[in-house]
Order: sequence, then C-alpha cells, then structure tokens
Amino acid sequence: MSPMNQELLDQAAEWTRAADRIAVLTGAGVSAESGVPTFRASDGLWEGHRIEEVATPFGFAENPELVWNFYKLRRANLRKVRPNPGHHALAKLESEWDGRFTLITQNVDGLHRAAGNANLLELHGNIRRTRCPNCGDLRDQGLTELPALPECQLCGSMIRPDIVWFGEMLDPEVWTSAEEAADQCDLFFVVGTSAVVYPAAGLISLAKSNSQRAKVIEVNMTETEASRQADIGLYGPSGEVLPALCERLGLTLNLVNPD
Ligand code: BJW
Ligand code: ZN
Repeated sequence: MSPMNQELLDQAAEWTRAADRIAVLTGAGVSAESGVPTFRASDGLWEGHRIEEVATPFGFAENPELVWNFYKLRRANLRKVRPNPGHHALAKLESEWDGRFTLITQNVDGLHRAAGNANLLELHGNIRRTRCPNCGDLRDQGLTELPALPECQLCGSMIRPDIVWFGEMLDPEVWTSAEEAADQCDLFFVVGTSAVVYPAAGLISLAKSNSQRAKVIEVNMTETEASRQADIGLYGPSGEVLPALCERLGLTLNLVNPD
C-alpha cells in the first residue's frame, strides 16, 4: 500500500478502536481471493448470460435446467475454496466487539460462517440451502452433488436454490435486523461490493444518516457507487487491507481453516 494509504489505514484503525457498534456490509469481492468469481467482473457474463437473466424467477421458470446448472457449477467450485484472511479479519473483529458487531453479507457462499462469524445476516440467502416453492420445505443440502433437476423429498415438486433473485423480496426478518444494525452502528464498513444492488446498497446511506452519523469506511479494489458516501476509502484487496487493519489494532488472526 502507498504511504497515503498507510495514513488512511491509521485513521481507520483509530475510528475502529473508538467504535461502540460496528456494522459491515460485504459483497462478492471479499471472497474473490478465495477463488470465488465476482458478478460484475470484466464482461459480467456467465456462459453468455447476464446475472440478471440467470438469477430471476422468470429465468428459472423459462429454463430451470440452465439456472440449476449455474448453481451446481458454483456449488462444485465452493467445495474447493476456503475463507481467506479478509474473512478471518472480520471474524476476529466480531470476537473483539462481542455483541456489538453485525456482519451483513450479500454473499451466498457461506465463507463468513466458515471463518467464524456468528452474528451474520445473509441478505441474499445461502447456496447450500434449497427451498420447495410448493410446500415450503427448506433444506440444508451442504455442497453435495444434486441431480440435474432436484425434487422435493416431501412433495416431489421441483425445488430451487434458497437464493434471493432479482425482483424477489428479501426475508423480512433478516432485512429488519440489517436495517437495525445500520441504524444503530457508529462505524459502517462497506467491503468488496459494487454497491449497485438494492435494497442492500441502501444500508450505507441509512448508516450515514442514523442518529450517530456513522462513519463509513470502504474497502475495495476500486472506487464504486459507495465511494462518494465513504469517509475513508482503503483501496486494495480486502484479504490484505482487513488483516492490516487488525494488525494496527493489535489483533492476531486465526488463519486456520477447518477442512
Ligand atoms: C474486491 C476484490 C478484492 C473484487 N478485495 N474488493 C432500479 C433501481 C433500484 C433498484 C432496482 C432497480 N431495478 C430493479 C431494482 C431492484 C433490484 C436491483 O437492485 N437491481 C439493480 C441491479 C438495479 N433488486 C432486487 O430485485 C432485490 N429485491 C428487491 O428489490 O425486492 C423488492 C422488489 C420486489 C419486486 C419488484 C421490485 C422490487 C433483490 C436483489 C437480489 C440480488 N441477488 C443477486 C443474485 C443472487 C445471488 C447468487 O446467485 O449468488 O445477488 S445479484 C448479485 O449481485 C448477487 C450479489 O449478492 C449482488 C451484489 O453484487 P456484489 O456482491 O456487489 O458483487 P459485484 O460483482 O457487483 O462487485 C464485486 C466488487 O468487489 C467490485 O466492486 C470489485 O471491485 C470488488 N473486488 N476483488 C476487495 N480482492
Ligand atoms: Zn415440497
């Protein structure tokens, strides 16, 4: 990191040390260094399809096999990946700010939980779970291989990934908790997200305009839609920036990943 960034990092560490309640919003970038592709990188396409096509209820109704294939390939990739130092740094911060730290993630990969975060709000669902649109059966399938068109074990209907697609509502309880965390924090981190998907991106302005006027720190490779709202921007890989922040705070990371 450049000398300029070192000063910003010191300032970020000072704000973190002084923070009473911390909320963090993460996106795909936090898992990039683990080997999980982001959504809007380069051409932003998956086998010629835009994410907006594959991840919609309409897309699933039109071509469930294509959509399931998209999720099956991603589930297969996740069998090989592990949390990176950025995930571990966020787990360490939660353990230090016990009960005063909320991690809000748009990611569905489960890597934050694997790193040890427990006060975790998964806004867009989890790729390990399936849901039956007919009987509502929710099931943790882990990362096991699924048939081409998986069926419900209770009623035989075609099941879907328990993911929030475009045009679908977020789980109201999860969303309310995320709003509360943004509303009550005095420090808000935005990490590895392009901040273009709503309502998740709206949490940044909610935090900024809450009664504490929370400070906002962005961690990303580049400037994003969130940058103009950020009080500090730390530009670099989150797997390096977040551990460097922890080091400034005198926190030692546990980098051991369970198999
Ligand atoms: C690194 C890094 C490193 C890389 N270190 N950083 C117009 C205006 C406002 C809203 C809307 C609108 N039109 C439609 C909407 C609503 C829509 C929306 O927001 N659309 C926008 C795209 C315009 N939202 C919805 O539909 C939501 N529901 C909703 O609003 O309900 C109410 C409603 C109901 C009915 C009708 C209308 C409204 C639901 C959104 C669900 C999003 N789901 C997805 C896909 C499923 C998940 C999956 O299969 O995995 O979730 S979309 C996809 O984007 C995924 C992600 O969670 C989400 C966010 O992406 P993210 O994480 O930011 O990734 P990228 O790739 O964009 O960015 C990665 C970043 O990392 C980059 O900045 C890199 O620089 C950075 N980076 N390496 C640090 N090492
Ligand atoms: Zn069912």
